Order: sequence, then structure tokens, then C-alpha cells
Amino acid sequence: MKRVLLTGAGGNLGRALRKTLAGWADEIRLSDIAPIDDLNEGETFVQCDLGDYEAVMSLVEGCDGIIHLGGISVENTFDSILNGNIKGAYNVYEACRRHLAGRVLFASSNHVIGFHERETCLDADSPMRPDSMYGVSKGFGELLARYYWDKFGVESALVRIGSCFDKPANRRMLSTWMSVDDFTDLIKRVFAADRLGCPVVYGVSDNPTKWWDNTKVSYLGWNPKDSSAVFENEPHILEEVVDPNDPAVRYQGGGFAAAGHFED
Ligand code: NAI
Ligand code: 15L
Repeated sequence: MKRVLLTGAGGNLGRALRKTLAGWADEIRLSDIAPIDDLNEGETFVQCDLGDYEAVMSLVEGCDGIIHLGGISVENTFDSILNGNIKGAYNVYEACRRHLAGRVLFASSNHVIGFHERETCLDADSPMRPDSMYGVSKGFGELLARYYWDKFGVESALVRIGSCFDKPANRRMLSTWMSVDDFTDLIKRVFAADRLGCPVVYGVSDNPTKWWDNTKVSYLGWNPKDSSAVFENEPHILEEVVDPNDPAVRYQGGGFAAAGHFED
């Protein structure tokens, strides 16, 4: 890869991926609405609000791949989600079409399907059941990506990330956890595949309990190596009290499904 754009580079995942992707591309063009001033070799930075159409057009020009992480990452006001996630995704895809910017890895979320019960095993063709306006915005992003694929041939991986943190913060995340190393391997495979298309990929490690089936993307050759099993006996996991009738336990989206409407 010559120049890859990493949006949302100042966030949790962006900071982690800057380390694990170091040296993978000739240049990683970092971008965020917030400043970043600790650039490493091979990194450049463009400060940009994803909701700003003209700014995103310039941001994307000259890139040959995009890892699109930027935007609102949890439930928030509709106005914030509209700007960061809906206008932001539109601007990125429109820039991609205009500048032929190569493949996109779109950071979707498990909250697109968060209102499925935990006993239901999902795959790429399971219906969307968003658990929040945040989840709705990720569903919009996925549909947008599919439109740009069908109409213009822009390839994307729609990665429904589970919980990508150093370790699972609670019992739910024993099922949803993805390590940064597994995510890094997925990113490299998405950009290296001979053909990508526009697949849905569940972003999850090889955990003992599984809610999501990635068989339909076995052509990517992604076989996650890490497992949440190593965290099962940590005190915060063992000591968590679980009520099976709590919506946060019933639904895959956990607390997002259980929470009230943000604007109320
Ligand atoms: P984060 O909230 O830490 O990072 C998001 C970044 O986007 C922030 O640095 C923020 O400044 C930037 N941003 C927000 N609005 C913007 C705008 N209008 N213009 C430009 N930049 C803007 O989130 P995190 O955890 O790093 O997640 C990255 C992506 O992955 C997000 O899209 C999130 O929805 C998705 N994701 C993450 C999961 C996780 O477990 N970390 C799980 C599922 C999805
Ligand atoms: C997400 O989509 C969020 O961005 C992240 O902060 C976590 O809440 C994650 O989902 C999760 O479901 O654990």
C-alpha cells in the first residue's frame, strides 16, 4: 500500500492501530477532528471534520485505501450522529468514488444487530436489528457502502466490530471481544485479498462463546488467533452478578439495547 487514510486516528482504536500497522504502508495519512501532534515516521496528519464535504474530498485525494474509523462511537444526540456518522460516511464514499481511492474498511458495529437475542447465532445475511441511533447510523453506513459497490464498484469490508479493547470489561465481552492483533490481521487481509466485494465481517476473536458466524467470508483467510478464554477467571468477570431477564443480558447489544432513547 502506498498511502492509506486512517480516519478517527485519535481515538482508542486509531491509537492502537497506529502501533500495529506501523511500516505496513509507505504512508499512513492520519485524520481526526481533534489534533494529533505525536507523529511517527511514515505518518502524516490532516485535521478534518468528516461532516465537511470539501475537507473530506481533499483528505481522500491521493489515497489508495481507507480505514474508516472516525465518527461517533457510542449513543449520542442525533445531530452529532448525523454529522459524524451519516454525513461523514457519505462524504468518505463520495470522495472515494470521485478520487478512485481504493478499498474501504468501514468500522461498523455489533450495534447494527444489537436487538438479536444472545441465543441467536447470526451470519452476514441476518437482518439488521439496531439497538440505538448509533446502531442505525452504522446500518446506514453499511447500506451506503453496498450502494457504492453495486453502482460504482467501490469495494468495502463492513466490519461489525464487537468489543475491541485490551481485555473484556464484563461477561458480555467474553463473547464480543476482538484483540487489536486479530483486527490488525483482518485489516491486512482485507487490503491484500485478490477480490473483496462488499462483505459483512463480524469483528470478533476466537472466543469460547460465539454469537456470530464468519463462514461466508472464509475466502479472506482470516482466522483469529486470540481468545477471551484467558480472561474468564479474572475477578471482575467472576464476580459480575448477571440477571438473565435484564435486557442488557438478553440482547447481544448489551447496555445499548437496555438504555432508553438518548434524546429523552
Ligand atoms: P473513539 O470514539 O475512541 O474514536 C473515534 C474518533 O473519531 C475520535 O478520535 C473522534 O475525535 C473522531 N471523530 C468523531 N467525530 C468526528 C468528526 N465529525 N470528524 C472527524 N473525526 C471525528 O472510538 P473507537 O473505539 O476508537 O472506535 C473506532 C471506530 O470503530 C468507531 O467508528 C466505532 O463506532 C467503531 N467501533 C468500535 C468498537 C470498539 O470496540 N472500540 C466496537 C464497534 C465499533
Ligand atoms: C461499540 O460499537 C462501541 O464503539 C464500543 O465503545 C463498545 O461499546 C462496543 O460497541 C461494544 O459493544 O462493546
